[in-house]
Amino acid sequence: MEIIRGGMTVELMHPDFMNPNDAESSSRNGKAAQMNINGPECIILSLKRIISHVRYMGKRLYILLQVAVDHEEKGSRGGAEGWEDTSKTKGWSPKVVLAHHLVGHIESWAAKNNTETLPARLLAFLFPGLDYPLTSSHGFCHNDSLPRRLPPNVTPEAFQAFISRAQSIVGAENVTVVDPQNPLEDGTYMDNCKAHDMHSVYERDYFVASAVVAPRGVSEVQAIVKLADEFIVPVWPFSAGRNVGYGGTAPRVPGSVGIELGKNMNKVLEVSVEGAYALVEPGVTYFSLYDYLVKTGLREHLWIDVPDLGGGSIIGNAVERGVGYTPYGDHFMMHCGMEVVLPNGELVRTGMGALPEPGNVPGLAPHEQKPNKTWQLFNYGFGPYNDGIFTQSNLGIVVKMGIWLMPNPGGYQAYMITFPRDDDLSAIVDKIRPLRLQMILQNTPTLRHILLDAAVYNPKSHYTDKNTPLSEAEMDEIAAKLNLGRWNFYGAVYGPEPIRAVLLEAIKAAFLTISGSKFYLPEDRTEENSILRIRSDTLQGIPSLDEPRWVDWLPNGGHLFFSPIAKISGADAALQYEVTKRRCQETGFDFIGTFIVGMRDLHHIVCIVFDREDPEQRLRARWLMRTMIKDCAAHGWGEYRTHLALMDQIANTYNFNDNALMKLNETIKNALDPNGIMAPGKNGVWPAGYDKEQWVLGGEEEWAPPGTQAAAATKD
Ligand code: EUG
Repeated sequence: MEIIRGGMTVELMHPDFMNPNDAESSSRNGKAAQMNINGPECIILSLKRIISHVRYMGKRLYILLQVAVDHEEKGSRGGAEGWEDTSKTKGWSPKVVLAHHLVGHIESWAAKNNTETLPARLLAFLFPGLDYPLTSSHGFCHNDSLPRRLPPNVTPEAFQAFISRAQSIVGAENVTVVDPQNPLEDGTYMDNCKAHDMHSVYERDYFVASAVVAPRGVSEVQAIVKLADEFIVPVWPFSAGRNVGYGGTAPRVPGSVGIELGKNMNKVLEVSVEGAYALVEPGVTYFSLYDYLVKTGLREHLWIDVPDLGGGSIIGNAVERGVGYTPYGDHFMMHCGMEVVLPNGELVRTGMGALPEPGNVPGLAPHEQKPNKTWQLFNYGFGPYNDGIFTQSNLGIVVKMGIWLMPNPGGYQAYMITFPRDDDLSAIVDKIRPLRLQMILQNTPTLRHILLDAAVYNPKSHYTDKNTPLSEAEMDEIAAKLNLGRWNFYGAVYGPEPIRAVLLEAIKAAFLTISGSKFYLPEDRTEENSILRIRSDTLQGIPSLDEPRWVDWLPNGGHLFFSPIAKISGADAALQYEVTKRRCQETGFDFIGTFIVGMRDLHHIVCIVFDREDPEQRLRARWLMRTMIKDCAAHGWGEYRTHLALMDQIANTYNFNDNALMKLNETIKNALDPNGIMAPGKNGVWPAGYDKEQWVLGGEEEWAPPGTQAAAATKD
């Protein structure tokens, strides 16, 4: 029997070869018997069913086929009918479906038969002399199999060739193919999953990578990018992968290959006390830089700025334009100098880094060259300033970055002011504006809604039995019980005592005019795990893990951030609060949120907490996001950052002058990345090779608030 594929002839064993009764009659049969491939009738029957698929297969899949046939004979699930169903429901080609199923069969067969060396033996048996790279140390090599999801327009054969080449670049131990047989486990914040979104708002296997590759250095990042360009495989770089609430490690295009920079590239390259900066690799997290400074005794001199959670990458957060809470809270503003791998694999240093430092040894690879002494001191260099195009973008992979550190200010005091009424918001915000502009508010303070603090303390079930949004009266009750306000303002003053005293007087004088407001220092809050004491760490750049407990507000809590920008104006903030709170509540969710005070704006963060195991809640969460994006755009408000699922919709609201900005972004994208391999679709920017209309998500959320016309129409 012969199977023809693309002119290649592969010999298929005659079923008689596999008859165990003949097992001793030839060495080949002997090997077949060892592998428990028996039952000729069954094999013939099965082969007839799937022979048309097999015609399209290469050698590798044919090998898998033998095992699947055996597996099926033993009464396990999986025949041609099952495969056809999968083909229909997933919309996969028969070829991909066949591969997908067979890979599962061979693995479970090998596991059951405790056949550690099965793939090697199969290969030797079927294709004597074939030199195929089998790299796993323990028998069945996951990397040898096909992923849960292939990259778009990449054949199984090409994928396997890509993986094999990737293994030779970064080492087999740094390549993981996402095994279709393994469930997609979310993991935890500190031990996070690397190939899907742990807070998925769609099915977990939508935003899923095909494989994850972890380069060991800059030259390997370059080699992997060049390889992806050669195979036209989309890649999705991430650092620590803790962009939680915005997609985590997950790629926008299913089947992309994740490039995990944080695993092996995690060195603090330099800390300069004199220059007050650090030069770091992508795997350096807030925790690890903080620990480094403490261990080296440098924390006496230099503070870092941390966001709410300490596990994130310093580079990753800055390039997503994330925010922390010391005076150095705007992370992109405080970065200085980047080293970037472009989509063609070329290496660029931005700003002063483009000017070579004298004294470099000739012949060093670019990434090894001694950096310019002013790279981390002056951001802009000469000519067009490019750093911005490497943030929230798909134009390059930042492999080194400078970040300014704050000299120890010589004194520090955190404080909290509580405000009793929900409608105090407007007055509070109008007090914030002049204080912030004058830098009497030196840092990035936050004005938190009662339920954000309540949720850090306890899950919703602690406060109520009901699963509908809490009423105003109930929120008042919770505030009273926790000795908090309906709004709670957390700030800090920095500097020697006389400076702090003056600043605190000015701050108190402004805010305490609001009736019922109260001022607290950390020592005034004696409750266990006081939020003011957590904030007191965060506001002096000590990373913590205490904040994320609010995601446990609901069982199986997952979250999404809705992050519109507002003016620091009472009227603007109050209107934005009203619009978003109303939508949260009509969708059945509590409003949980905070206003984070930027240099001249408020980053308003609405935390949508949903039960990630409940498809109906996920649907409502998506509907809520999509609706709030529309509502806010109608008011002239846009979001500063978003989850994978919402990128296109938000990009579309930034459409001044017939989408001139998107046209510019696409022009740059196509010039730098003609094959469209780097993070296609990131923040709504699709390369020319992708039919954007086919990829845009949304519109499928058939949900409407109860009692509305749309709800009635949906029911019909
Ligand atoms: C938070 C802050 C953010 C963000 C997401 C979450 C805080 C949540 C200002 O940036 O993007 C409590």
